[in-house]
Amino acid sequence: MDKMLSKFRGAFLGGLVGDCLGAPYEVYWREVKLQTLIKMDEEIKAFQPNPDKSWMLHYTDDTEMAHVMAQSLISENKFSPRKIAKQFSKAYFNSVSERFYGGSVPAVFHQLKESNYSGDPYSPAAAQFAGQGSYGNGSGMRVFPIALFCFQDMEKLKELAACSARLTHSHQDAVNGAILQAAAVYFALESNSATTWQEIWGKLKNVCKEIEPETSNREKPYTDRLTRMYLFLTSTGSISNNEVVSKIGVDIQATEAISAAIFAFLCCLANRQPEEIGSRDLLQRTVFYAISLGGDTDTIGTMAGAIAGAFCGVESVPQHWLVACEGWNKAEELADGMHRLFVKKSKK
Ligand code: F2R
Ligand code: MG
Ligand code: MG
Repeated sequence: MDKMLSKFRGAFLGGLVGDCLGAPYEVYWREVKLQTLIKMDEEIKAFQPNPDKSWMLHYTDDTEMAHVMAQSLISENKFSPRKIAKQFSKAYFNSVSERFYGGSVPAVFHQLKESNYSGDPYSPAAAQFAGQGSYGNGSGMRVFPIALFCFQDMEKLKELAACSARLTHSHQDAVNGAILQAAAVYFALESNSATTWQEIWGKLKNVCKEIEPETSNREKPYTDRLTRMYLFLTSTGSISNNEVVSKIGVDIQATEAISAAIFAFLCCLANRQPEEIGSRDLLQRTVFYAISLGGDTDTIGTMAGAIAGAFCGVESVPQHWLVACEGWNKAEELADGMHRLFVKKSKK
């Protein structure tokens, strides 16, 4: 298979399996024991795909919104904020109970609907939380299609990741988190098997210098967390989940969950994941480790899975995971659609 097609499919399917495998644990909001994940893996292996499509694992809002974004980019061949806002909102109103949307984002969808999708698509989100905007991780969980759409144009990626965030999340930390997560997927797409964690970390650090400039008086939550990641990965000895939770965080805030996803990937790329994860391949290790940290497990799983999938390619996504997950065939179709746009652009 063409290498970039494999990476595009890897991003979509890695994101999907991270969401589906992480979703059952989101409700507990605490560390997930690796034995629990290994047991789930055994149960998934025993699952027989069936024609009535009663999936073993369901995807949530993370995948639903990423797919809406991708579908719109494919149909329009551009980022069309009004159309994406309308489709996000429609998907929410048609969604089934397994999707579990965030607490306040439905208010944005109601306002968009009440305006008959005719007003400024950014204004309902800008008014959230008394004008502060949401700092939830919803901006990052669905952003990976932007990285694929903007591949080979980092300036456009930064612009569109920010715009895509502001449709629902206008807080600066949510906007910056979307840029950083999209950049991580982009750097994974351009990597090869010899790329090191230090190279990707260095590129992310440069993005942080732009989104959190040294001259700014604002706090620098992503820069600080990248520094802590570096300290973890250059330390000797094992890295405990408790330390990661306390120094990086795994909660619903964009600053925590997006940093945790990036860390999960870098830590596994550095081969510093907990020993019990064993010698699985990079994508499997990343998804297991991301979920095991606890907290927002579906969202950290989906973001880490999209980065790892873009790095490793689709061959790394275990077939038995895929066929247990609702929506894997749609994810593959969307990946192929985005890859066709990429090929078309590359020929120009
Ligand atoms: N909704 C969920 N999970 C609920 C648990 C379901 C469980 N599986 C079950 O079985 O019961 N997950 C999804 O929501 C997260 C993404 O949320 P998003 O889109 O960012 O939502 P929202 O509402 O914008 O923000 C989330 C919450 O953060 C707090 N918050 C945000 N900005 C704030 C601000 N400026 N000031 C104060 N608080 C702020 C609010 O509590 C928001 O409700 C993902 O995990 C996705 O999987
Ligand atoms: Mg979710
Ligand atoms: Mg979540």
